[in-house]
Amino acid sequence: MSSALLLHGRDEAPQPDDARLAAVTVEIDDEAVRQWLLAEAVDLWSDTDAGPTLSVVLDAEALAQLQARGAAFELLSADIEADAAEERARLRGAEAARPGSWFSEYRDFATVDAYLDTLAARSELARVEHLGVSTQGRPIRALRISDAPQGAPAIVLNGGQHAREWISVMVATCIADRLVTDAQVDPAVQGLLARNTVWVAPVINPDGYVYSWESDRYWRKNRQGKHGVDLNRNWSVGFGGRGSSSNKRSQIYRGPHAFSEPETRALRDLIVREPVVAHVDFHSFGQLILYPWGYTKKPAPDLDRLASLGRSMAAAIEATHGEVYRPMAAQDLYTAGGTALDWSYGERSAMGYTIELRPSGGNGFVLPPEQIVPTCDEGYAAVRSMAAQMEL
Ligand code: 0X9
Ligand code: ZN
Repeated sequence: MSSALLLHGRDEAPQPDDARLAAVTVEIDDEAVRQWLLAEAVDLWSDTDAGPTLSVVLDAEALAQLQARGAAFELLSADIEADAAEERARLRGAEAARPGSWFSEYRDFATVDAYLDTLAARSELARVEHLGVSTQGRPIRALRISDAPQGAPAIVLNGGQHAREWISVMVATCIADRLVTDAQVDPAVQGLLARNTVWVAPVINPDGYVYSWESDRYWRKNRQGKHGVDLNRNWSVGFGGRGSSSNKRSQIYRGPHAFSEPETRALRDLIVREPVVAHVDFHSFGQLILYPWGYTKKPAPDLDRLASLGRSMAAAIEATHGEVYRPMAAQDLYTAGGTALDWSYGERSAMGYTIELRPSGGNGFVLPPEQIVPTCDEGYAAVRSMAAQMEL
């Protein structure tokens, strides 16, 4: 955390026509600063308002006031709309240029969804299954990869509960690709798939993902009503608790009741129907490996096991590109009721994880496309190490 970043020549008072929105992570050493930030913030990028730091989006005037207060903060982005515009321009160009590798660029919903069919066509072990239909009628689909007998233990991997976390969609899809490819050549993967079924659902929130591509890059929730629901507050374990909101306009609006949303029901029904032993829900950002509980400060009954698997995942990740992902109980980050990892663990006794992918800070949700493959290396290493430690 550094407060010495140069802020684009904003030493002088901001001009009224400065419409830029900046993203900052602020160290909260004074509750008055927290309250002030929450009142001023245009958007909350941290998923709680109660943690030791707050990541928020501020307009130019609020940013200048933050500087004037002398608060310690890190500038994630000086202009989040410029980041999104740069990304949009690049994506338009990339589409025309058709880059060599599918994973060299971010892919929109239709392209990701069609890629599941491509993977299924590539392997006898893979087939596409329909999990449900989104609020606006889009399909929620998963790739089922297995060489195991009926009723074998299942591992569920998903991305895209949160619309703006594009890297989670790409990493989930990429892990499916790796499993299909490595099933031909890698004995460890062959063994894993001979004993288990792996389900990969890259886009749990298709409407939000499409909206993030087409209208608002920083959209988080689904597209229920005008407001949307935070799907990762809509699960039933700890539903309604701290770290979720009953205010429709909030980024962490939990919905009217648990599983009010077709997207969470689709993933829940899969996890109920299958003998799921492990569930990894990919998100971004922060480079964290989170395990239960998230809704309460109580230790999970299997805390030692959850923590030791978390450490092994972190070590496997670090061995790929040297990046550090911190394993911790989700509650130690902040308390949040109604999340997927608590539900998979609490209701299905599965080892439930949320992996917050790259970046650790940087410019947040807009991650350079060159980092898709290395981030996939990390996600794949984590899943493989979890499976190995669990002797799956
Ligand atoms: O808040 C979330 O839903 C997740 N973070 S994100 O930035 N991707 O939105 C993490 C949830 C983990 N659970 C708890 N911290 N309790
Ligand atoms: Zn998320």
